[in-house]
Amino acid sequence: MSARPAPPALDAARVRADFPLLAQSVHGKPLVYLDNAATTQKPRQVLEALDAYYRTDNANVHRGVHQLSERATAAYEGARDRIAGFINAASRRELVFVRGTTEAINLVAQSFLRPRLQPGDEILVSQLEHHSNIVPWQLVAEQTGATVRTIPMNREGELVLDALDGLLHERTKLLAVGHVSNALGTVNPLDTIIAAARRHGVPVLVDGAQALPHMAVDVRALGCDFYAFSGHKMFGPTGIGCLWARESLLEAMPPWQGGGDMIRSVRFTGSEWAELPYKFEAGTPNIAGAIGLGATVDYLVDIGMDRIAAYEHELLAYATDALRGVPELTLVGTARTKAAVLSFTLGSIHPHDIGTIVDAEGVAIRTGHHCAMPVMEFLGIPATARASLAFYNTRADIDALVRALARVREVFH
Ligand code: 7TS
Repeated sequence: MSARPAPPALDAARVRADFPLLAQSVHGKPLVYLDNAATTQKPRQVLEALDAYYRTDNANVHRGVHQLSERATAAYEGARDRIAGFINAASRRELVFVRGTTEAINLVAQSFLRPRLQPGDEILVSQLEHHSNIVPWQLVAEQTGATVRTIPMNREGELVLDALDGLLHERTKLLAVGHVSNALGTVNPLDTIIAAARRHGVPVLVDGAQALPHMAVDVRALGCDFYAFSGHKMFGPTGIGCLWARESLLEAMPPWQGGGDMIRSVRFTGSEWAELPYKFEAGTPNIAGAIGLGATVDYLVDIGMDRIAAYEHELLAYATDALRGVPELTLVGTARTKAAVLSFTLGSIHPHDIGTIVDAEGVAIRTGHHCAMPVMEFLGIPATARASLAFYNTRADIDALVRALARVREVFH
C-alpha cells in the first residue's frame, strides 16, 4: 500500500464558525453546548439549503410537470443519491426516507419482522439499547407471541459476547444492536456480533443514530441488513432520517403505510406498489428535511469523517482525563472503545441538580436515564449527567465543564 500523507487535522475554531447558534450567551455566559447526543446544531450551509429550497423551489415531489416540482424532485432525489453514497449503499433503491431512527426501527419491526414471527420466536436485543431499539420489538413480540431476549452487558458498559452463539438459534428472527451507545458511548464490536448472527442466518438491524455524527460508516462493509439513523443527530434537520436495507429484503417486505406516492396503481380490486424505495414513502415526504440532510452530508464529506473521528478521539481522551481529575466524580461507561459520550455521577449529588447548576454557568448537558432505563437499572443508578461531544467542541468547552462542576461541588459542600 502506498502511504498517503495524512490530511491536515480538523481546525475546530474554523468549523465552529459555521454554526451560528454556538455564538451566543446563556445566563450571561458563553454557551458551551455538550448535549450533542440529544441533538446536534446545524451549520449555515444546511440552514441556507433549507432557506433556498423554501424561497425558490418549494413544490410537491414526483407529481407536477411544472418547473418548480421538477426542481424540488431533483433536489429531493439528489439528496437521496448523496446520502446513499455517504454510507456506501449499493443503490439508491436501498435508502428510504423516514422521520428518524425511531420510525426506521418501527418500520422494520412491523413490515419485515411481524409477518415472520410465530409464537415462541425470539428477537435478540442488546441490553445497551436506547428505548427506540427496544420498545418496537416488544410491541411486535406482543402482537405475535414472540419473546425479546437480551445480550448482557458488564459494568464497564461493554456487551458480554461469550454467550452470543448460545443466544442465536433457529428461533431467533432478528438481532438488533446499536452501533454506539447513547447513554455510555460504547462502540459495539459490530464485526464480531454481525459475524455471529451470519453464522446462524439471523438478520441484523443496527441503530446508527449515535455513530454517523462521529465516524465513517460503510453499510456494505459492516455486513448488516438494516441500518437506521436520524438527520438531527448528524447536524441535519429534525423530522428526517433514513432506513438503509438490503434491496432483496425491501423487495420482499410489504408496504408499512399506505397512501399517495407509494403505489403504481389503485383499484378497488387491488392495488400495486411503487418500485423501491417509494413503496415505503407514503404521502408527501419531508422534502425540505431530505434536501437539508443532503446538504449536511455534503458538508461532512467536505470536512472528512476520518478527520472528525480523529479529532473527537483526541478530545474524548482529553475530556476523560479532565473529568477523572474532578473529586468524587465517577465516570459511568468505561468501555475500551468509546465515542463522544461522558456519562458520570458526582458524589451523591442528584444529576438533575448538576444539570441545573452547570446550565447557570452556560454549559448544556443532559441528565436522566437517557432513554436507556435497562442500562441504568443494570448499573443500579437512577440517572447520570451526560456530556456528549461533537467536532465543533473544543478543549475550552471541556475546561468550562470542569469549572462548572467545581461550582456544583461548591454549592453542595
Ligand atoms: N437510537 C439511539 C442510539 C439514540 O441515541 C436515539 C436518541 C434514538 C435511537 C432515537 O432517535 P430519534 O431521532 O428517532 O428520536 N437519543 C437521544 C439521547 O441520547 N438524548 O436524547 C435523545
